[in-house]
Amino acid sequence: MGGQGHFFFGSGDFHRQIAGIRCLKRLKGHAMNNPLYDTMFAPHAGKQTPFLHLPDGAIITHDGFIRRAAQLAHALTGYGVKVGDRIAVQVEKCPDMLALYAACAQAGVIFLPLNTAYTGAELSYFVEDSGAKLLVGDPARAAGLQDVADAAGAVFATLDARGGSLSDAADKSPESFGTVARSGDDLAAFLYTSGTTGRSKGAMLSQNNLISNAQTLTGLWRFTADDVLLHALPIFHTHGLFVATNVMLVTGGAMVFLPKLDVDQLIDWMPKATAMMGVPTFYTRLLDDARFDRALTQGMRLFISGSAPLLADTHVAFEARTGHRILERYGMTETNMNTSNPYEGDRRAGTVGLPLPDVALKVCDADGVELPRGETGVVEVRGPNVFQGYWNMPEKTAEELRADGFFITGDLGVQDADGYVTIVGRGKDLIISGGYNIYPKELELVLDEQSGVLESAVIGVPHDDLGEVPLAVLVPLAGAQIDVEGVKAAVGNNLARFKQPRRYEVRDSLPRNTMGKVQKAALRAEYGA
Ligand code: MLC
Ligand code: AMP
Repeated sequence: MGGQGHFFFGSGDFHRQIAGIRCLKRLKGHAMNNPLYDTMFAPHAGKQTPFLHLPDGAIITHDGFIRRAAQLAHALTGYGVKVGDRIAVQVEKCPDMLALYAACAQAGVIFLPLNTAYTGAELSYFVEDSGAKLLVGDPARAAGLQDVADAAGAVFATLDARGGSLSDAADKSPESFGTVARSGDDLAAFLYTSGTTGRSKGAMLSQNNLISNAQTLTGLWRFTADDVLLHALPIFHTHGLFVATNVMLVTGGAMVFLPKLDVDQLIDWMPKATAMMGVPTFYTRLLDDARFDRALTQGMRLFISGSAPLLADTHVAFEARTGHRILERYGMTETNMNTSNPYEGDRRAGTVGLPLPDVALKVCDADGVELPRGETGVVEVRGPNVFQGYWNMPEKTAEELRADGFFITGDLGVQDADGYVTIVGRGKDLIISGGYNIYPKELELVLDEQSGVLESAVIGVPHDDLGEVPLAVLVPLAGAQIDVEGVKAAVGNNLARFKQPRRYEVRDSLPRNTMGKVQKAALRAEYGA
């Protein structure tokens, strides 16, 4: 049975890891008024230890961070935000954006971070759909964002690394805030994830979803207060926020908080760090730099990869260069992390490791019937990490979350006799580019509206740096010409840059099967080479 989430380390090792997790949970087990705040933030009040190392060498201590969060919680209240409200946040990565996450936890507000690349049109959907009370955005885009907020009936405030109206309000506020009582079942965050219909869905994550996963990963990956994590991921997604940041908040360690992936900065800071988390592009770019070698990484104890498949070749090349075996894990927005290669024991290249100790994982056929080990099917998971459903979308929730609590991931996988899981593909039509998800349907809806276009199909094609990138195949209306430059411009006005096709092809028709379904595999075979 693969159903109980067995974790196969050397057996003594396994029990030590579980014991570590239980111990952590017991420590946090005293009565809590607000489990998320009391687990991740409250313990750091008064600590003068470094929490964030900034690129210019400045340090924000744990205590300084907690005090800033309290000021921001006051500022939120000042804007009329109440317990259970959502706030949508599209802010460049900076310490205040992270402190806003803490402020939301403390004030019982639901944090909804958004990709900074989203256009106004994309943003409008999220603010309206979530019913966000407040939109916090970049001062440089204030005019357009104010319109987005007005149209959605939300209040607008600005924030970036230099300041903004939210920051000004926080500056004038007290440095302590009465933590709002919440339960572990209360919602802590919404993360939007696109769907095969092209309509994004707000995944609702409870306090317990976040806490359980962070505690599990902390124990498994042996993070302690002595760790210094190189953090160059965005903080509007699961990886940078709920994996990287939450783990460091559970342990009380420090982060080198870099605005984005910059190989020079990673190399400069690596001698001061102990661990790094990144998408595969982080690892391929580091390997492209001759300065990245065994000597540079000698103080590092752990490199973790996820969000997209890490090529086995990268794993092998990384070990040959540095002596470190990358630890690959697998997760998603709706579930946080589901599987991980072991800290001690065999980190197998090309696999995403074993189900986490508190996660049950099954490989199933389309009806949800568990398949024998070794057979490929859809991965389903259940555990305290699995989300509470999609906001205002009961039908979508019912389609993907079974009544018995198993979530249908849409990923195709296989589990071997030792329990190791390999993700072999996706049942869902999804492109993952540099760790960002791109849903072809969303692009096709825009492309199909363009003048001269009869229909379109978007496929992912391999890309050395980003893993895969979208390619658009366009079919003209009978007798019409397609102005590809015009189509590109229209796409540019509607969709974030990272989603935009890198290549366009025009052809007379799309290959279809006997049911009339477009055969994307045939297109990938034709254009993907
Ligand atoms: C940037 N660009 C991208 C892109 N990122 N295009 C496609 N895919 C991407 N991921 C485009 C920009 O629009 C710009 O286009 C050009 O590339 C350069 O922009 P940049 O900002 O300088 O890019 P760069 O710094 O090189 O960023 C690449 C990256 C970044 C891979 C480092 O995208 C990144 O940090 N990705 C991580 C995403 C992530 O955290 N995913 C986790 C999801 S959670 P132009 O044309 O204007 O030049 C999840 C669950 C789990 O999946 O398991 O973790
Ligand atoms: P997101 O919806 O952005 O959270 O993306 C989640 C998806 O990323 C998963 O459903 C997988 O398809 C993919 N993913 C995450 N981690 C891995 C991994 N280690 N290997 C392969 N795919 C992964």
